[in-house]
Amino acid sequence: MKICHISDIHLGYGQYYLKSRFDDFANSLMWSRDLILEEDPDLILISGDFFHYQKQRYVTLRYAREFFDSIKKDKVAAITGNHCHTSGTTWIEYFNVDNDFPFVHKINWGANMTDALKSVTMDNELNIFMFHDGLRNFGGNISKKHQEILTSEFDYVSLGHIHLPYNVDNIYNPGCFESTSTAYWDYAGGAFVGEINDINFIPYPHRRKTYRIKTKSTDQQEIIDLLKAFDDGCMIELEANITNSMKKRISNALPNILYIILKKPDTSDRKTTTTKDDIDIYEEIYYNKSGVAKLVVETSFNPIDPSNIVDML
Ligand SMILES: [Mn+2]
Repeated sequence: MKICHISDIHLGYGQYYLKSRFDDFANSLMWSRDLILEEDPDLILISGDFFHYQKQRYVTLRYAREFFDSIKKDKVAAITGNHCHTSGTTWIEYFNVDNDFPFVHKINWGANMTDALKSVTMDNELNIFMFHDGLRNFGGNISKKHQEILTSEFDYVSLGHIHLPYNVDNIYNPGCFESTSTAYWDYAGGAFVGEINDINFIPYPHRRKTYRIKTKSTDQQEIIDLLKAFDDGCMIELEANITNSMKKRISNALPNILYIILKKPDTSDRKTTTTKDDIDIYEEIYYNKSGVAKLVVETSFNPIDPSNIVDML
């Protein structure tokens, strides 16, 4: 049986109130649709947090509709996550992907792991377990004891919730295609695809490029020149001592950078002069920079009205 396992799409999230970020999350879903069409799996596992919010705007629903209209809905097994769970009609019911495969044990958000495992009847040749939580080692709540049960009792464990991809034995978590916070910038999510005993990880290739930069310079022009070296459309976490007024001037000088997240520097060893050595760009960033396709240049964007986003919570 060939599967395709995705999770945590967070469709509808307009991060930083940017339409570009809304588009990024939507585009990542469309990439997974193309992958599913190409791979034509027998089973499509969606392990929760398909949507970022419980209530959706029409524009968000349109993307979801396009996704579910393209793929084979009768092959979907899906669960809700903490973001998209609701006591009312869930998106799983709404899109009519509420398929019951006897060999897929689906545990929706809010269920207790011990109870969930007790209720599982293992009378099938193949047994798949779906749960929207992570292993302890990766920041989740699944205990070592439960992990052992999952490893010994199931053929494939389809997890979600933790936005970094990992695989331990038969337990798989594909992560989030896009990054929902700077904490996940270095962990590109993707999809697990293949036969149950031969699973491959396919990373999402179009992730918004992100860079972490540290500088001890307080010279506005110097910081602008430093940032100018980065690609159009990227997001930057800038650790520097910058005032609010400087921030505005810097972002005006750099219209092609999508977003700059300012981080307060560690001031314990501050220097007044700047040398090349003071500019510490992580090695990994150079690596990423050469390997990722260039994104569309965005010189302007229409931010989503923040009040709309608050309404959806
Ligand atoms: Mn999530």
